[in-house]
Amino acid sequence: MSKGVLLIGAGGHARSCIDVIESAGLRVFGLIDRDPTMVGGDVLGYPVLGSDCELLKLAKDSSGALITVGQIGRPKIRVSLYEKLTSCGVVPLSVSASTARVSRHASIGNGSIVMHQALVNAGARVGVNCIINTGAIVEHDVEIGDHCHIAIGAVIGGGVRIGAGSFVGAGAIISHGVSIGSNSIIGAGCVVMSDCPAETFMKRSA
Ligand code: JB2
Repeated sequence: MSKGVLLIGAGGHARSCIDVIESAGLRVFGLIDRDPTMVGGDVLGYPVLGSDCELLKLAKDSSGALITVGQIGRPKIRVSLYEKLTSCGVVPLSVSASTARVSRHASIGNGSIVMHQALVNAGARVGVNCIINTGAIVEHDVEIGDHCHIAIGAVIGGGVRIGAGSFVGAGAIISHGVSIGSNSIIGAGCVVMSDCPAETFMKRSA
């Protein structure tokens, strides 16, 4: 029997990921967190096995690893964990929830997770180490670069391009065909109707 997936990061996003992983019929091996006070405890019944100094050993002991530190804004922590794993030959898993709809004509990169009720339609390409969060819609022929987070309920219209390292907040709408440059932050609820350069920061006023 498979030993299960090692989760890296044991906070709120990890709890959502556990539900997705269980729904996909995979086992959870345990978690690691940089906070040493969490080690020895558990998250939803799964043990926190160690901190980052044990990351590579535990990743190699498990049957796969997934970065479960979330990303609100910049992906710096997730990128550095991803590089740490891959530089030692550990390729993070990609996982899709049982309730997600991922077209067989779409591709999802290593270490990316498609969460409950999300849709990734035909021709879409999602890079590595991305979060397609609960209820997000990624329409046909969308390209999402590496290390992006498409937050809950965001709508990405057909043919949109989103550059690597970007964040699209909850409920944002990116109109079809728009290109958003790398390392951009599109805040919750924004509506984007035209192209944006790299490092765009957009926030909806209250
Ligand atoms: O470098 C790290 C590291 N940095 C933070 N290595 C490891 N192994 N763990 C790390 N962490 C841990 O991630 C923190 O110690 C903490 O336990 C956890 C982050 O938990 P938190 O609940 O603060 O946030 P999150 O990243 O799980 O979730 C955020 O992003 C999600 C997408 C939240 O805002 C959620 O509400 C959101 N859905």
